[in-house]
Amino acid sequence: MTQENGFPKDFLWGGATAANQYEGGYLSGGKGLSTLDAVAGGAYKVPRKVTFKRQDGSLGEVTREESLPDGAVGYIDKDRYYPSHVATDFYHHYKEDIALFAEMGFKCFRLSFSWSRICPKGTDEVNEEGLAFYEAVIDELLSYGIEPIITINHFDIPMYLADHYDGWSSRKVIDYYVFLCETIFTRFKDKVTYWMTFNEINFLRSWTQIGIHSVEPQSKFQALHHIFVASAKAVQLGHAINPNFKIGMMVAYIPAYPMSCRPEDVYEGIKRNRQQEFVMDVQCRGYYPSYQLKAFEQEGIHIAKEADDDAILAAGTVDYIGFSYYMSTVASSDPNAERSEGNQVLAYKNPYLPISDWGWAIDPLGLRISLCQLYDRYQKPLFVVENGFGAIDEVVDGNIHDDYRIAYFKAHIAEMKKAITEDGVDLIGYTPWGCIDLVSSGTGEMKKRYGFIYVDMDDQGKGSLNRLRKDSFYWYRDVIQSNGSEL
Ligand code: P53
Repeated sequence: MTQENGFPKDFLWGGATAANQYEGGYLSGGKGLSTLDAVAGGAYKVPRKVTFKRQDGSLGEVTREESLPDGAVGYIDKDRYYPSHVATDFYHHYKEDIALFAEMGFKCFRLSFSWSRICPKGTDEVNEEGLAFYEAVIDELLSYGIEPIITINHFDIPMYLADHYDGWSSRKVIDYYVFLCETIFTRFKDKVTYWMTFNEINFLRSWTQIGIHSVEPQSKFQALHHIFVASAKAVQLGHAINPNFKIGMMVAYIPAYPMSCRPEDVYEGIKRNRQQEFVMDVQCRGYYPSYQLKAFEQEGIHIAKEADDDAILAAGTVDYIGFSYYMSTVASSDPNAERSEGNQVLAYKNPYLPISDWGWAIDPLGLRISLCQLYDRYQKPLFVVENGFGAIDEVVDGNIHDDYRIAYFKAHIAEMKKAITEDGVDLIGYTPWGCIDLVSSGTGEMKKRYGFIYVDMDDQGKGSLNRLRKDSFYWYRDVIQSNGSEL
C-alpha cells in the first residue's frame, strides 16, 4: 500500500442499510414473505417475538434465542405490528433518499437485497419485478456516481425455505442461494463490483436469520457449515462471471479485552475472540482452524460434510473483510465480575468506557485496535461496513441537534485515520450504519436511531415517513468533502 497522509483518495465514504430494516413494501411487487416479516417489535431488554403456527393449527410465539417446534411455520397476526412491513419505506422513497445521499457526497451506498423479493419462495423461480426494483435503485445510484455495495443476504431467509426445508439445515438451500447469486451476478455484472455474501456471519443462529427450527449448537454449526460452503461457491461463481468482482465476507467484530493481566483473564480473552475469528479463518484461509475442530470435539458437535466441501472452502476465500464495529467488550475468568447489560452476548463491564442508552460501550480506540488485529492476522483489505451510535433523537422546530452522534463519529473516524497513516492498515471504505433512520435489528424499535437523516416513524408504525436532515448530515457532508481531513 502506498504511504498516504490521510485517507486514500479513492476512499469509499458512504452509508449502510439492510432490506428487512429499511425497505418495507413487504408484499409489494411480487415479494414473497421473509422470516423477518413474522418477527414483532420489542424494546431495550424486551425481546422481539417470532409468531408461528404449529402443525395442529395452534399459534405460538418464541424469542429469537429459542427453538420453534418442529414443523411450525411462520405466521403473521393481523392485529400485531411487525416493523419490517413498512420499515422506513425505501421501497417507495428510494429516489428521494438517494438524492439525499448524493447531497452528502456519498461515494458508495451499502444495501442488502431481499432474497424473497428476487425469489419469492427462495427457490429457482425469479420475480422479475423484484430484480427490476433493484436495477432501478442501482441505476439511480450510478447516475450520481455512487458505487453500490451489495450484501447478498442480511439476517433473513425466504419463509418458504424455513417452512419447507428447515432453512440452512438443508444442503438444498446451498443450491438455491447459489442460484440467487448467479441471477444477480449475471444481471448486475457491469453495474456492481463490491459484494458481501452474508451479513455478520458469526451472528447467524436463529429461525429468523437462517430458518432453522432448533437453535441447539449442533443444528447451528451444521447450518453454518452449509452457509460457508454456499459463500465459497458464490465467491468462485462471481469471479467466473466477472473477474473484477470484489467479494467479501462480513463479520460482527467486538474485540474482547482481558479484564486484567491475570493469565486466566488473558486466556478468556483469546477464547472469546476466537468466536469471531473462527468465521474469518474459514473464509479468509479456506479451512476450519484447529481450535474450532477441538471445540466441536469437546462439545460433541459433528459436522457432516460432503467430499468436495473442503476443496470448495479452500477455493472460495474472500477478497476483503467487511466488518461492523460498534463496541468492545471484556472477557473475565471471574463469573462474578460485573456484567454489562444490553449486549447480544455475555459481556462484563469495562470501567474505563461510557455506554450508550442501549448499554453498548463507546470505544473509538477499539476501532483502531480492531483494524490492527484484523489486518495483522489476514493482510486482506478491510472495509468498515457498519459503525454508528444508536440514540434517541429529538425534533425541535424541524431540527435535530445530534451533537452526541457527531462526537461519536468524529472520534471513530480519527482512529481509522491513525490506523491507516500510522499502522499501515489497508482500509478501503467506511459506511456508517443506518445512514438514514431505520428499524433496529436488536430491538425492532424506531426510537434507537442511527441516521444522518431523520425519518418520521415511531415504534407503533405511525408517522408521515417524512425525511429531515440532522445536524450530523451537514457535518458528514463536510467530512466527505475534505476526504476526512476535517473532522
Ligand atoms: P441494532 C448486535 C451487536 C452488534 C451488531 O444493531 C449487531 C447486533 C444486532 O443487534 O448487528 C448489526 O439495530 C447488524 C444490523 C443492525 C446493527 O448492527 O440492534 O448488521 O442489522 O441493525 C445495529 O442497534
